[in-house]
Amino acid sequence: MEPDPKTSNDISFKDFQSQILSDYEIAVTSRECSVLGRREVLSGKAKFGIFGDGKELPQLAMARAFRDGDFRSGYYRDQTFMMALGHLDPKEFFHGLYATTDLEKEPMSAGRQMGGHFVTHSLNEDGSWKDLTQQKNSSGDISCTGGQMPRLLGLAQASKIYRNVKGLEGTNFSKDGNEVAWGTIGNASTSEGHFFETLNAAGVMQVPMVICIWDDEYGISVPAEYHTTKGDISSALAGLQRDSDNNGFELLKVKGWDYTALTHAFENASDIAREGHVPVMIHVTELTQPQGHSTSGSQERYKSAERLAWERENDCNKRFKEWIVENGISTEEELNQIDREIKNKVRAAKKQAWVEFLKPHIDAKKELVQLLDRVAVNSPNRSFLTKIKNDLIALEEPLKKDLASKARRALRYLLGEEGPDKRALQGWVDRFLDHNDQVFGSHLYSERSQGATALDAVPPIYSEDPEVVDGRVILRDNFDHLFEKYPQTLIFGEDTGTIGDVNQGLEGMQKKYGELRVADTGIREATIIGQGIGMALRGLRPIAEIQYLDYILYGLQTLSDDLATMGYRTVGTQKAPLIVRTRGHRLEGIWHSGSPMGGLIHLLRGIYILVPRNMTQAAGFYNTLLRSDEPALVIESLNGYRLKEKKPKNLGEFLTPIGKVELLREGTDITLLSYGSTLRIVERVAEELVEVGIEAEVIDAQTLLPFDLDHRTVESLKKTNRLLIIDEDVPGGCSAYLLQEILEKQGGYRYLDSPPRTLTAKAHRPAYASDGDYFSKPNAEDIFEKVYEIMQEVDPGSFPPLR
Ligand SMILES: Cc1ncc(C[n+]2csc(CCOP(=O)(O)OP(=O)(O)O)c2C)c(N)n1
Ligand SMILES: [Mg+2]
Repeated sequence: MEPDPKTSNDISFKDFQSQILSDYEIAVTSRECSVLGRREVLSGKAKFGIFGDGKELPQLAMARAFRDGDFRSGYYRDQTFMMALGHLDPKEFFHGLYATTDLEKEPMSAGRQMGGHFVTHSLNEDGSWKDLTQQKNSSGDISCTGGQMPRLLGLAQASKIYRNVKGLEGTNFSKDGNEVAWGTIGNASTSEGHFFETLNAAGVMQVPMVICIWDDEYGISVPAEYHTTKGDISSALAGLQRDSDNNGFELLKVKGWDYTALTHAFENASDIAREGHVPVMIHVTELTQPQGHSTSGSQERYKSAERLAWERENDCNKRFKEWIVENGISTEEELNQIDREIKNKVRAAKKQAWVEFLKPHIDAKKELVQLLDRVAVNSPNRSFLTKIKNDLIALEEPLKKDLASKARRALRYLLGEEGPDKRALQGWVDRFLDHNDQVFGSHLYSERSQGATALDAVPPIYSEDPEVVDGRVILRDNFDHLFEKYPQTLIFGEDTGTIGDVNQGLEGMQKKYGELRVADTGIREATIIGQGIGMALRGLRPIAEIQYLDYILYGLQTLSDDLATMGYRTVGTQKAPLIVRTRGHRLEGIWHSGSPMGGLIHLLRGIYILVPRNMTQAAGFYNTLLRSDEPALVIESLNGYRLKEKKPKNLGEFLTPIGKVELLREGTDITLLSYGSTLRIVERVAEELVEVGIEAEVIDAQTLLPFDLDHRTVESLKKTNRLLIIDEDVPGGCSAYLLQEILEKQGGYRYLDSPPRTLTAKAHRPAYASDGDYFSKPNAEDIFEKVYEIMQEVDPGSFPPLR
């Protein structure tokens, strides 16, 4: 029987035959990498391995349907897909396994991620965008199962925006919105909330997303019936299927060893999603895991002998080979010959990768041996130093940490000695450590000129008799300027569109800029963030609204694991300059008064965290962020929208600088540092303190990540010698962070004549009752009394006890 190659791209039998043999070679190459990869881990050369064996065939079909400009958002099984796209060859595969720290050799993460975490480079070295329409793209993987889903939604939505919003034509990112976003996920990971949330949203939004489920009936040791209703995800999701009356998904189900069925399914999915912007789910069943889940643990512990026998029989590569022979496309001998050649090639690539991995270490070792040799000659501790040197020589396959550790330990034996040889060793250590700080630490934030902290303040300009308006009007009119100025800017969230956000900061904007640019969403914070990440990865400038800061916790996993690590884990090869807009701090009750700033500051390193005291400052932050290219979280003061502010003339243009504090009141006795809505109370209290003879200096922190890059706070301490930090986070939360910044980073302890103090909210959540705020968060009397207490301790004569 001749196989039927009918797909949307009809091709001749000869072409089909060569396509099949080329796919066969990739499948065998990928498998051989998995097999040798596992051995490398078991022999101790690599730490951990998680491979794509048993999932080769569907990935080849996916690669065939994948076009230039398309994006993948997937997980650790997709090595065959990456090989088929030409993004991963066997040598790079082994560099990934060994974690070589050279991005040229290990383009997926330069050793920052485990093998099996894939990425393509969207940026040139200078940070400018490549033409993403000319390459096949993969967003950077994360290890968190299901964590790729929210981002997938945004990658797909970008096509919809590019197709339907005017003014975005002719970019590096899209050709008329014809790009499909392809997701991959394991069967067990479909249990995650992110999966269901994303599917529902994609069905509602009708975006070109194809989600492929690699179903091997297990999630590590746990079989399908523990994961999925009916033990079958496509049956469980049958209600998503579109019909003649309703939009929805196209659901396809296909066996993972059936090459022709897979090819058809993926081509179909591609056509449906690409042309009609209809989301598609492909449930690929009957997949296997020939070597088990990963290198930690063996599947014999949890799979029955029958299951293991079934897996051996239905291994997709084995069945592919049988099918090729049965259909006369090639002979067993020819295929065996291919197998042998590929085995040799992969083995050679592995060897080469190991040599390349070690080379810089061996070179550095040589240098270090010479340096140790020289310092030992005249040292009274010669014998100890020689021992270190000999230990080093004995290390045939040294790692960087071996070299650093030995060199640093050697310096201890040179204590009290002087001379050029010692200085040479010290210099070597300094350079080696600095270099490796970069190797393992760069790109947490932008290291390029577009960085937001490089922009100086541009103050708001006021007319002689400025209009005084509600704060929300300043935001609204500023957004109006921004939407006008930047066509790639869009905003979305719960109640963001029709009513123009719950506080009217976007009143009338949807009417003016359309439902795609100013959009309502479902109640689903994780995927709101995901929409933003995905669209930002494709050159748009999304502003994702989280209605209240208290609900950011639903999106926090995505913010922390995906957005905050983006620059770092991709070594600056991708960026997602997403702005997250939200509102928080003291208002009413447990879930509308949140200020969990300590938690956010710790979980979101890699994102700027900005806490403007009023709406003019907030608007200035948006203006700054849109001139630069980094992600940020802006927390507006929930109780500030109706407070009056002067309206600037240069809306859309004035810039609030990032990483700079602002001195709001000069004083000589004590420095009060605060931010957000609590700052307003602090400012009032500072005036009251004058009545008892205390002159407080008030500083607005305003940007928490990063905080006070110019070290202005310590300048204030030099004058006042006393410090009180006031915030509405829990004790030991953000205030402790600020204290560490001031005392340790800025060296503030040197100028203090009194113990530094913090005044925070209570450890419990704020109560709702009308006076709940007063008794839960720092109030004016608390602040006054705390300052007074500090001054009383200094000068009890002038400050007799208050109570
Ligand atoms: C959020 C999260 N929880 C747990 C894990 C640990 N873990 C890694 S892989 C895995 C099983 C995933 O199974 P499945 O989705 O079916 O993919 P498969 O490995 O079978 O292809 C688990 C539990 C993780 N990486 N992330
Ligand atoms: Mg599985």
